[in-house]
Amino acid sequence: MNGLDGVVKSVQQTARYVASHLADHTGTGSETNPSGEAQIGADVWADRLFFEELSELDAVGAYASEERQDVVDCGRGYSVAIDPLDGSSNLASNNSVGTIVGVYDAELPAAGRAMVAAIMVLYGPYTTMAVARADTDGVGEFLLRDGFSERWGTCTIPETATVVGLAGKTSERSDACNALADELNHDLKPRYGGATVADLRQVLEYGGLFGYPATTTNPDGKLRVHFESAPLAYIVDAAGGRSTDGTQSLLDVDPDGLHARTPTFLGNGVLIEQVETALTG
Ligand code: AFP
Repeated sequence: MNGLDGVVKSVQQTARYVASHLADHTGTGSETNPSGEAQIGADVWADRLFFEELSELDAVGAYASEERQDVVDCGRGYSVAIDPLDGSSNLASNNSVGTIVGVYDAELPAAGRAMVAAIMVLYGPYTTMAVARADTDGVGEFLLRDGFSERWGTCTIPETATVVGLAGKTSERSDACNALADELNHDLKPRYGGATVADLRQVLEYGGLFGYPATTTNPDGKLRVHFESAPLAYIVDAAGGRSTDGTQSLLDVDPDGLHARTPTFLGNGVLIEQVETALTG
């Protein structure tokens, strides 16, 4: 088993445990994460679980988390960047949440092109894990059951777009972004649930676009380059889609810090081009 196999297996095993214990962690917390957002108990719980497993792997030399200020040195090997519980505010309303992992062959901060794998786990009506790796083609998807996992299939974005999910209040988005939203909402069905992994899985299943643009509240966008945008862009590229921050692939965004944010758009290539045209004129 090579180093990446060990990382994937560790995420898979830990995610199965997370899935079966989420109901014990729906309460709100009082702390804030390094991005200044409300941190709930489940965020800290999931981060500890993934850290305990991933930091012990010989293949992992650094552990970075949305829930921790700094990178934790684990020796030599890949740098792992994780959002342990993406969309955790959805727990209180019993809606889907996820886990996002980027595996970088570089010290962090680093651009997404330094990734060698990305993983997204979706805790929905059932739990699935999608994996994109530099040493394999496409995006493999696995069903995580109690005690074992089975190959579920592959994620390939359909050529025809059907759904769109754009975050942010119209009062907080640019006129160009609101004009784009009007265009997209004319032909595509709205799908927005407040957890990127769940919203992106809609796009990978039905074709379309997910976006979290720059807003007055989040002038650089809300999503974090290392923990959300770049790993998900890696997966979308491998599934036949594309990504942009409005001008370039999210894999080319050069983060100026571990918790750097970026406007984030993920989906069909033709829609990514429409975004770039709309936002750059
Ligand atoms: P939480 O983890 O705080 O719930 O944030 C989730 C997230 O980072 C991402 O998963 C969602 O797409 C986005 O924020 C939702 O943001 P809004 O609550 O502003 O719609």
